Amino acid sequence: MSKKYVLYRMINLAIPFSAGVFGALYFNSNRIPNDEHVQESFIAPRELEVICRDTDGDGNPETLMDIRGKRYMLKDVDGKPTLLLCEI
Ligand SMILES: [Ca+2]
Repeated sequence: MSKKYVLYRMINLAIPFSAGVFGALYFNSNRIPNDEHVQESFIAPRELEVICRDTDGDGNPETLMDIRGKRYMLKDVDGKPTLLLCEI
């Protein structure tokens, strides 16, 4: 078996494998939808940005949301998801 043939076979296997991995990651990723119009009084998903960052430096990241230029902490308060405005 020539080196050229082995390289050819490796490329032929690598391309579909890579496409499968990237496709699975793309379709299974936790993405915010890009819808333009939502029901009145609801915030369009395109106006949201979800951030996970350790803002207080304690080594544990917090979940934050940017909505229309303001940053909020997304916290669990007594079992209810709650947005609290960041005063940073
Ligand atoms: Ca933290």
